[in-house]
Amino acid sequence: MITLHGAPLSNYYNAVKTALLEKGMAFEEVMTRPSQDAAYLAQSAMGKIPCIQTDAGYLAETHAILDFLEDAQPTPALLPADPFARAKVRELVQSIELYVELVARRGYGTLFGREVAPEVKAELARDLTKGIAAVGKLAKCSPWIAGDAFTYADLFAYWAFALAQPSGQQNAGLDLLGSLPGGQAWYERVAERDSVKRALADQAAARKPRT
Ligand SMILES: N[C@@H](CCC(=O)N[C@@H](CS)C(=O)NCC(=O)O)C(=O)O
Repeated sequence: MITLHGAPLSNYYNAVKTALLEKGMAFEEVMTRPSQDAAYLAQSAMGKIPCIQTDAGYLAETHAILDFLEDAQPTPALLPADPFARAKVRELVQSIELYVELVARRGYGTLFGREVAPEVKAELARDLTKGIAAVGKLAKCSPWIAGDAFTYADLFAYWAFALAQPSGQQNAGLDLLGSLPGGQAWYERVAERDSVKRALADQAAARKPRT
């Protein structure tokens, strides 16, 4: 049994959670905040969420976790069988993370009512324009982001764009999904997956103020 540590507001957490759901793997969730406490750093070396606890030990970093899940339970597959096609999915995920998600993240303050400095907004406009152009060269969005097969890139990208899209809009006036041919329709298609619907419902419940 896998224990998933993290919180439903995290896009990385939801990428792992929806992969577990897609694969029908048994898991339990333990609400965990990012932390620099020594005890948590022993589980997740940068103190970030998510991390998973397995029979073999703890594992952090979303991409590594997604690969582990694929190896631990190959069906239903979230990667193609062909080695080159698998590598292309990883290339896409890594490109979205490095050149879109991590750039847009610098502006996430606006999503939570905080001020983002004008120079940061200018950086975002420059770097996101370049990043989404790179992703556009790799993404197919027809019907899925890597092409014919649904893969963990769809999950990773869906949750990344859930925050990157409003950050790009609010900080730099960019429509990231709109600049990917078929991007908006792809996003809506992924939102129809049962795994995503469940994670969105859990996220909405976590956002509700407790009475
Ligand atoms: N590279 C990490 C990134 C995970 C990440 O940035 N998680 C955020 C929450 S969405 C976090 O823990 N932030 C706290 C921090 O950066 O210290 C991964 O792939 O899992």
